[in-house]
Amino acid sequence: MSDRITQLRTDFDRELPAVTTDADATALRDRWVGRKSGLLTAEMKTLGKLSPEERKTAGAQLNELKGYVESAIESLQAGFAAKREAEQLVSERIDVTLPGRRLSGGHLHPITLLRQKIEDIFVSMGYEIEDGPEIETHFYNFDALNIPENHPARSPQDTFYITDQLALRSQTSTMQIHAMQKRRPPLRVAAPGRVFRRDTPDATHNPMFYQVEGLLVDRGITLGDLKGTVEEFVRRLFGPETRTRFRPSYFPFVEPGAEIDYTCFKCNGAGCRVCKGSGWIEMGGSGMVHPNVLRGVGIDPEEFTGFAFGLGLDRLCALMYGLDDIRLLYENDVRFLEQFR
Ligand code: FA5
Repeated sequence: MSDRITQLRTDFDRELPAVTTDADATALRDRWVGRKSGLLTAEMKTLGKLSPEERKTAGAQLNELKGYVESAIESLQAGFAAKREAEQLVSERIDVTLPGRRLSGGHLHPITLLRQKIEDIFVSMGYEIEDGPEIETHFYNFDALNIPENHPARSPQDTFYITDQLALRSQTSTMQIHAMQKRRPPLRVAAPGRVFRRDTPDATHNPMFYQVEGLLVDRGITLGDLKGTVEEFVRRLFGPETRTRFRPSYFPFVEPGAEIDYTCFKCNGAGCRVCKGSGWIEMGGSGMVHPNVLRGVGIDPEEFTGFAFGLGLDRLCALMYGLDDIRLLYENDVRFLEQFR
């Protein structure tokens, strides 16, 4: 028996170097010490046939060989596990010197940034900021603004009607009426907000866009106050060297009325791509509040006079940021909007 056990150990030692994987090790274990068909298990079962003396010696030798086999396989398996772990450490290594991934936080829309800047200027000039309805009755949209029955602005081709009595406001001038109904002069109000017109979208037109309205009513207000205020406003917006000019124009709710231009903020009036070579940029409309408008809200035009001016934010925003199409402002393309963070 002793020779046989020595032979078994030699056989095992010969098989051991062929084991190169975990699966090989498991197979080797089953072959030698497996419960059912292990070589040593079978050998143990023959011990009963030996005399007590021989059984004691052979049993001890077999147990020693079994321990040897098991520990040889275990140390092989431990070696494989260590190798696997080392490989995993290399493949999953984290390079802490790589730049981190940028988290994209929210930020304000360019129109909002411009609106806030304009609101700050109005506030610094003593104006209150007021918000108002986007859906208006004919009274606020037209009648109170002295817009006659047959005026094209009332036509469904120009205005978005909701019912025959309600429409989306097409200008923030409606806020003149709300402001004067709420307060008695002297008053200074600025009203930014969205307006809606049935304009076909193109590089300078959108059916929805932003305007801001400025209104001042007091005793003895003249066209000179309007010009001085607008001049100060554009200087605070574009810089102290900015100049303005007024071109006579017609708006039913002011008399006299004027379009305002200001010297180009890019070339300072010399002429460039932004101002299309003219040196001037159109800002919006203005004028002295029409006596009919004042009367309509119960303010005596003999005692009080006032001025109003309104500008569009979208075109201004496009000019300031060098955009060649105002529709970009509403496409919600994150790659575009991210530039304004
Ligand atoms: C008005 O809307 C008058 N309420 C301005 C006013 C206020 C006059 C107070 C007198 C007293 P106008 O229709 O010109 O005026 O529009 C003013 C500005 O809105 C324009 O200069 C332009 O910048 C902008 N605008 C007009 N239509 C569009 C449009 N479809 N898309 C984008 N901006 C527009």
